[in-house]
Amino acid sequence: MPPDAQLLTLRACAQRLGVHYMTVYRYVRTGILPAVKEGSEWRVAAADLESFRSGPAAPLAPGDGKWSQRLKARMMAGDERGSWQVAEAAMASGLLPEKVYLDVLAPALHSIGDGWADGSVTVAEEHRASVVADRLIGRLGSRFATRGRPRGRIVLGTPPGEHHRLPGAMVADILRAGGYEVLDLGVDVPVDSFVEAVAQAAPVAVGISVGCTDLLPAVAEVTAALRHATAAPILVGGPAVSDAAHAASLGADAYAADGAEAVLRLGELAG
Ligand code: B12
Repeated sequence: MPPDAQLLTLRACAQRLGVHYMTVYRYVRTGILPAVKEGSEWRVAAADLESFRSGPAAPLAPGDGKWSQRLKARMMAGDERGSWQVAEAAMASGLLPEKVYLDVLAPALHSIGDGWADGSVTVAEEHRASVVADRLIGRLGSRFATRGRPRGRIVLGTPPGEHHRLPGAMVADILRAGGYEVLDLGVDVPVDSFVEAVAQAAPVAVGISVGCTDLLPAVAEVTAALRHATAAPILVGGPAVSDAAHAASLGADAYAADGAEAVLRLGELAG
């Protein structure tokens, strides 16, 4: 939103739209109408209200990219409740929880990352949005549970120095939905501890997530050390890894672009 934008209260918006205050509040909290917080009050840019008025929000189809834009706006506002409402509305439209991760939350985070890289998103805004994403994943997590005997255990973690936790958490949930039991070690895992956890867990596969290119040597260190502890295949993924050949150069057996592809790769590896 431009710094000199004319901002309206929700009551003023309700008056201009001829609807109840609570209706406007709902538009805001579900991401249909962009808004920012001033103190404890929501404010809407007059220009946003005008475009809303000229093209009232039609119900979104499950695959519509606008879900992601709506979620990004709520995350950028630090609005945990609103973010949850967008996710719920997306699921109510027919989107599976896995698709909420892959087609709504991940693109929103990627777009925030692009904004951080080009300077339009501040570090504080990125951190605040990341915390909202973290809470959202926590709430969505139970939707990925499956019944029955697991297809096997997978240990997931990041190399030492890596602090991107959200990608691994999403991959873990998608693997769970695929029938695997996942032991998620989280981020910044010391090599010795990674090896120890894998030796104890006897997994059918190990997954390593890496976001920072300067940590690729650390990934190679982890894969080399893991070879002494397990014969299980090692899967590497994350934005710092480009493809299967790149993953192989780091000592991994396979690469997957996301959790859904990881489930397919694991099925192939199991024969
Ligand atoms: C949120 C975020 C943060 C948060 C992390 C919060 C958290 N709790 O996770 C914070 C603020 C801490 C952070 C810090 C930093 N970040 Co950051 N961050 C991001 C951001 C915006 C989103 C990451 C995310 O969650 N993406 C959503 C997930 C779902 O997408 P994904 O990572 O691509 O993962 C998918 C696939 O890659 C795959 N996948 C991922 N892992 C695995 C693992 C396996 C086994 C498999 C099979 C698949 C798989 O599946 C996922 C699902 O689709 C990205 C932007 C981006 N483009 O992603 C930058 C980004 C990753 N960060 C970046 C940078 C540079 C940093 C910092 C160095 C910034 C700094 N100067 O301090 C630090 C590094 C900290 C560290 N040492 O790790 C760069 C990395 C560039 C690079 N390749 O080296 C990015 C790409 C931003 C950018 N555009 O430049 N960051």
